[in-house]
Amino acid sequence: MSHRDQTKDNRQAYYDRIAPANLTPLWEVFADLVTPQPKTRAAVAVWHYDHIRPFILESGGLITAKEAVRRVLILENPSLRGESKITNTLYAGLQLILPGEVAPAHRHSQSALRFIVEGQGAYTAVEGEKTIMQPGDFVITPSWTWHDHGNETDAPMVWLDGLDIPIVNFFDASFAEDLDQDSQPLSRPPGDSLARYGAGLLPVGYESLSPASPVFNYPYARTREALEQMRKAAEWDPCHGLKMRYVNPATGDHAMPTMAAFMQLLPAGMSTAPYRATDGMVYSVVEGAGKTFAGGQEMTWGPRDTFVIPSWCRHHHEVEGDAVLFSFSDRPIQEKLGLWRQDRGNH
Ligand code: GTQ
Repeated sequence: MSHRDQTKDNRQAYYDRIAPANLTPLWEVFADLVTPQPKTRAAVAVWHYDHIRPFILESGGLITAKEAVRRVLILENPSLRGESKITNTLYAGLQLILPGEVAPAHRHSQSALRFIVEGQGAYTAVEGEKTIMQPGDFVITPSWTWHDHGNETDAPMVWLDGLDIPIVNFFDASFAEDLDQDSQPLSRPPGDSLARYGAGLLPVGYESLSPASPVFNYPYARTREALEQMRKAAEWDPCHGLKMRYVNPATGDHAMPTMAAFMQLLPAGMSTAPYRATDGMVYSVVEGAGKTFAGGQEMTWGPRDTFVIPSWCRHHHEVEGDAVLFSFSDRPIQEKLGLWRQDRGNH
């Protein structure tokens, strides 16, 4: 036996002897643990709404919203099948509510965001207040808040659910409970929280124990108008076009402590500069069509499509007409931990 083989055998015998003591040598795994750059298992992927919409509607004939609790098709990253993840840290799914249905009230440690994709006029009730949802609205149900969803319109309604499920489970910190009735009792009129907290005003003496925004519906009409007004100043960021983040108006921090959400306008003809960041991003297309080049792949997208760019994956967008993109990520946590990084090339 060569000297090298002998060394290898000696080491393996040693590993085998220490294994029953639940010990393992770092030097065999170091390069996979402490990588010079992020090495995500997640892949670039796109879900075209036209392709998956029939599957979503079909689920309506198989199970009721009440029986399912939440009738959702999970958008699973093709490289993370079976893990209920769209990125390593985030969950996403498309939820269907048919006319007359209620998704019963519950609460859980996981924070959720909803981004309305199809239909209009269904509601989410959060902590005693109902909000009617329109396409493009950004709705939050912060950690441990009671929420139920219902559809009193005559058309199906579909929205994108974004949750921090993998993060909460990473910490083994999940709690959940059901309310003893399907719809929670209402204690405030619709629109109350937006009027109270979302008009550039706060009630005098307002203090909150929660890190989440007291506004839970950020209507698209307002968001879109802000983008349109700012367009006149023509301050285009080479990497992002015009990109705004949703905030907690009481603190200026992100709307929820675990997930950030953004809305961006890419003006007609723009080709963005290459960009990457450590937060994997989930996009939902609101208006317009375009292409995103990422990780050696080219994705085409249009309204209602969902796509994902994993951590540290360099990408850029190209649009012909105006496009409006909603996106969300785990950036707030990375920022708090001092981990978040971006690479703007020279821009
Ligand atoms: O609406 O509460 O897509 O609890 C997954 C888990 C939605 C919800 C999901 C949930 C919800």
